[in-house]
Amino acid sequence: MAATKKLLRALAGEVQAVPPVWLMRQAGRYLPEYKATRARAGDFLTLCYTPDLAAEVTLQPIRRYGFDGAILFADILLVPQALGADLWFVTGEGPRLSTITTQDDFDALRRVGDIHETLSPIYETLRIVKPELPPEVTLIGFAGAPWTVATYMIAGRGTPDQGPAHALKQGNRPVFDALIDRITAATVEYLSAQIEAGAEVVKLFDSWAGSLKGADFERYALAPAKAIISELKARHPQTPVIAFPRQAGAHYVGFARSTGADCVALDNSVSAEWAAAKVQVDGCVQGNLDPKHMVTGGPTMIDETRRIIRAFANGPHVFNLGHGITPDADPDNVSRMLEAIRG
Ligand code: 1CP
Repeated sequence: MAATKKLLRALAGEVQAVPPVWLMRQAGRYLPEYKATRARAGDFLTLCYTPDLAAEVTLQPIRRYGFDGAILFADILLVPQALGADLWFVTGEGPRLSTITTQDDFDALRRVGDIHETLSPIYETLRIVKPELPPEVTLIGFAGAPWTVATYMIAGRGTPDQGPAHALKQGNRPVFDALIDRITAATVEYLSAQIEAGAEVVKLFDSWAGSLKGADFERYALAPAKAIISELKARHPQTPVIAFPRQAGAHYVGFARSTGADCVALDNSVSAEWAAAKVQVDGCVQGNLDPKHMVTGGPTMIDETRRIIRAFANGPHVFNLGHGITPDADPDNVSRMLEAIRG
């Protein structure tokens, strides 16, 4: 059966006068209703692991704005936790994890087959959300890409330059490679389970792909994405995959062809005009309005929104930001942007 939902049609290659739209981090702290549910949960991880509450925050931006896609509310760092890492969030600072820097640390991790014990509430969230969605809205599952997830597992926190992960890659390649392989295998199982629970599209977030240079990009951004996508395609041939190798720059060219991704998500460091010529020639692209416009608004936001739509008008396009919406965004700017897209 041919896809009828706008987002699925774009991912299948259809060119649409009005592109489908959703936003990275569309459920989040810029929304008062999110803050209220988060307060009810008490802390962020409890919110992620309580299916009724996670389903509620997944649906909030759909109710408020009518986006074409609803992204599962969860976090990329739940996979490390499911593999046995300790994970906690420090208010005002961000995530903290136990670190993996030695063979012994790696040997203490749990097996891939054990991840569902921790992650089963996430699948339940998808099962709750699916029947609640308006029929035209597509349910999006996601996971972090192996390199990005590894940067957090190695450093135990977010890092500006992914220094500790690069150091392990140089200093203990066997442990580094084993960790990438473990995360790759876990990600296949996690995303397959999300699809079985109702996700209609899955997205792979490689937020730190930009710090991989040359052969490292091929080996640790491109190759794991290709391995994950080819296994997902073998198991779920109908489910499209969006890949987001953030800050990949020139490496965006050919990324979809090399990995088998149905769509490449673009950050806002590349121009839409360049990406239309170099990346969209291979298929659907997603992006790429600078998230700062959701804070500043005004005629510049409208002009930029229209410019991006024009630039991508001759090929399949999913409108989105170039990265997640920030907590200081004005919810009314999101409405104004949607009006500029949909008229
Ligand atoms: O205080 C809060 O409520 C926590 C803020 C928050 C939220 C709303 C975190 C902590 N995670 C999330 C949800 C989240 N994370 C989603 C939900 C769906 C959505 O609405 O988009 C998704 C897709 C993610 C993905 C994620 N988590 C990424 C990849 C995308 C990106 O932004 O680059 C990364 C790198 C993370 C790690 C993470 N989780 C949370 C924070 C603050 C961070 C970044 C830590 C850092 O590097 O400093």
